[in-house]
Amino acid sequence: MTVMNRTELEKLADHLIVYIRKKPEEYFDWKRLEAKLNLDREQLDAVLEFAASWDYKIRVRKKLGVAFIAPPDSLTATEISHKLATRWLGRNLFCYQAVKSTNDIAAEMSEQGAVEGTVITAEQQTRGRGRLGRHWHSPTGTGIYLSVLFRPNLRPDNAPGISIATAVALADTLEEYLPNDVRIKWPNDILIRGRKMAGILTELSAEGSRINHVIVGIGININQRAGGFPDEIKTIATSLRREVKRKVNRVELLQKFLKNLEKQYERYLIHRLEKSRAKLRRYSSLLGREITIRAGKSLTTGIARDIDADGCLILETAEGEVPIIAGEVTIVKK
Ligand code: BT5
Repeated sequence: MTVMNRTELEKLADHLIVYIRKKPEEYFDWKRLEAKLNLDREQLDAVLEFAASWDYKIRVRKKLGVAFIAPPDSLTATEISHKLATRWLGRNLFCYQAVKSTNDIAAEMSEQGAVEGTVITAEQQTRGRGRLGRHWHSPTGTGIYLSVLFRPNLRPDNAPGISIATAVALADTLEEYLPNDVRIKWPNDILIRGRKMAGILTELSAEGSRINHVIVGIGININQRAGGFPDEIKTIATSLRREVKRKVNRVELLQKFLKNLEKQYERYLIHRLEKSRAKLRRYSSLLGREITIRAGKSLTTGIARDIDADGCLILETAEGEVPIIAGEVTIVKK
């Protein structure tokens, strides 16, 4: 028997799963599998053992053969690609167990020439980042942490709008689970009944008037239990499980999100946010409220009136209406 290396095992395990999952719970006899994968029985055993390490539920019977029972709830390339309905987004996909930050990996891959639409996911981040160097709590197995590499043919000042288009795609996705409760807190938070369920971190690399890449990092709290957040965020954070009161399949949600994101991004390239403004107004948690926006050292206070086609928040101030491209929002309590 020829011994297989890890890459070969990975590829064969992938083929095997794709093949047997077509008929769940049905036994595929040994001869058929050996012929399909062009392996002897010993090699097939090694492939099965490898597939089991991905936490698939596979039933193996000496006399009957092998049956696919259920996929795992884990973010693997095999699972995400299976039934992924996008045309290009996420077709170049890398899934990790633990990384420092998926945004850093995406930036490294971008340097090496990775294609637009490359997606990086991780089960856990040891140094998940928010904006301004803040920490993003990224425990293993319960959330979704991903980064998407875009290479738009746009000016750098059009990059923040991509973040808003991403928020629309994410809100559309979550709305399927939570009709009417999803809010976007401009520019990058998704809130459910006032608590943060997801955040977006957009990082731009540009030279002069040319964008080299835009990396959009998204963190979504999915299956954390109600008491599962650390003290610093336990009163401000929530998870989808906490809100819908059941565990949610992360792979399915991610597939829906990638499909929505592909659509919103393509739309953005042509129309900016013009066609999403009605939706943005409906999702916005800020419109009509008095807020203060901090951008660097400057503070602007006014009433949030609208979001324009570039993703700017239109603030009605004492000096008239001003568009704000980015910043930290605080709601002024009266
Ligand atoms: C964000 O920053 O909301 C952007 C978060 C982006 C995370 C993704 S995960 C994949 C990719 N890779 C990365 O390294 N990052 C991206 P900001 O608006 O600065 O919010 C950060 C604040 O949110 C923190 O200071 C906490 O108060 C709070 N926070 C931290 N972890 C949280 C969590 N899991 N759920 C809700 N709130 C959290």
